[in-house]
Amino acid sequence: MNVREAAFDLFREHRMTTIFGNPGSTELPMLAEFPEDFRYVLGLQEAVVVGMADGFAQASGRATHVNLHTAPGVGNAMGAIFNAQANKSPLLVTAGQQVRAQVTMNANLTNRDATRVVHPFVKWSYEPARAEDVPLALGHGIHVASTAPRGPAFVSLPMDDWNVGVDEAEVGHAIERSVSSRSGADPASVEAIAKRIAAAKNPVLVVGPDVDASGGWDDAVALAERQKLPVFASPAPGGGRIGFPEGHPLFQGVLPPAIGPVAETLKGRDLIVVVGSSVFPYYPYIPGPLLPEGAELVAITSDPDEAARAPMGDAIVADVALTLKALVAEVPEGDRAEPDPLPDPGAGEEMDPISPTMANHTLAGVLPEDAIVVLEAPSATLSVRNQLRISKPGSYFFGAGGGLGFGLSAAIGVQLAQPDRPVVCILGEGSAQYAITGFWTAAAYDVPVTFLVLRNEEYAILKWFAGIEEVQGAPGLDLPAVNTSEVAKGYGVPAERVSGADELEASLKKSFGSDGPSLVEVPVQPGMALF
Ligand SMILES: Cc1ncc(C[n+]2csc(CCOP(=O)(O)OP(=O)(O)O)c2C)c(N)n1
Repeated sequence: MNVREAAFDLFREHRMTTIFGNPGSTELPMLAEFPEDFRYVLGLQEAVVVGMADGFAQASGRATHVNLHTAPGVGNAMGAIFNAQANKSPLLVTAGQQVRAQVTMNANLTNRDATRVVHPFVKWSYEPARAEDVPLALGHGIHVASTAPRGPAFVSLPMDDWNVGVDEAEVGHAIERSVSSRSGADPASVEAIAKRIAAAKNPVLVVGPDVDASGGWDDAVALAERQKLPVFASPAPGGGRIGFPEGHPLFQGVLPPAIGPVAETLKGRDLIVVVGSSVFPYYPYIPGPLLPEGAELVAITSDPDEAARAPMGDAIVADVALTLKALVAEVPEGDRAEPDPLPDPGAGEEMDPISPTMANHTLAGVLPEDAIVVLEAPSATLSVRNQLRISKPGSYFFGAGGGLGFGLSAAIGVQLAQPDRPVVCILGEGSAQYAITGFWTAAAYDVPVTFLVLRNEEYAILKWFAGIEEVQGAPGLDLPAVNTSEVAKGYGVPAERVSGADELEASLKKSFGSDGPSLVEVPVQPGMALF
């Protein structure tokens, strides 16, 4: 047995038979005699390769292998690896390295200091000391990436390692090992929070992305219903996933992403229970009290760093789904009055071009029951949440890191992981450009994503931020004449530009009915859309 055979057996054992990559000469030895039970998904630029793997890993819930080309490939991928870390996406990122004999002399394409390059964005970074250690190192990377908090791990792989022989019995242990890391909370802590919830006069539940990722959706609903807790989603910038049905009568909306406004929104609450979110993914700095007067906060997170760095409140580090289940069993039935449900956002005014609100409203009218939404249209984020009120688990993916390029590429990975569910990817035309070559992969592999591009001819969110930051006269915020539908056609994705709600509706229906990728570009009004 050689290193390559052992490595591919290891990948098989972990059901990692889809590899996302962009190859170079240093990766070819790994890809030799590529086994038939594996699928290699080619991306044309590394930001897209990692973004696709990120979407695939999140939507499949499994560690996913992404293979990059030595230093420049990793360099191109860095923004996407940053995103994968923020998304807690279990990625095994590997990159080829020069032949061992030429690393010390720094021959061409040597990934000099390979393990340091990615260091801040991965949980673990390694180059095996010997070729024979490659399978064990890859296993190490897979286990690190898959245990809480999940995230990318990196292994640098010298290109002459693959044909080296390994001891089959020894390597067999590395291949077969499993690591289980879901740990429940200390029963005394669960009992204490249950008591605090039951005794609180005006408690509230704040739900974040790890509720969905941990499989805790039904228990979050059960907890809220049992105690009649009003529920908020954690602030949108860090809300890479939705953890609670947004059409549920207890749902009260998305928390604003800044210190003062969060305290203002939660005014009058005496207990804030946060599950599966950092406290909090703030973005603009709008100072104010961290908590409303008289409020206490307790957070449940599987991420020790999230627990440690929170500026206020108590925290319990444990698997989010297991802890929610334990809490449901522990809390009594509450008899609080139910809050008023959120008002219907409405479709807004008729305009030409249509408003983003109208575009999202139109999408909501034709969205298939079991659709998955991947979103990267910054100024329309809240409008999408309000119009679609997504209410099924595993149905929303958003780049929690904020690095553009996630949306277009992740949608392809999500669709590959969930071939039986329709995927719609809502993009700002600015955002689409960061991963534009993803259209080629969607076309080449016939990945049936419906892309909806909201064309407002500007960086609308940055104009909104300019207002908040009191910046006047900043250049570079307009984006006229980017013709995304024509560009998509050039990569092989059927595309059309439509105008008005009726054409949009017809085009979206056609798109959802097709078995391949397609794109609908619709001009919309400039500016921020809240509803
Ligand atoms: C990699 C990266 N570069 C730059 C930015 C800064 N940025 C945030 S939003 C934005 C504009 C997005 O434009 P568009 O997708 O058209 O959406 P709109 O704001 O118009 O809704 C930019 C450039 C970023 N978030 N990520």
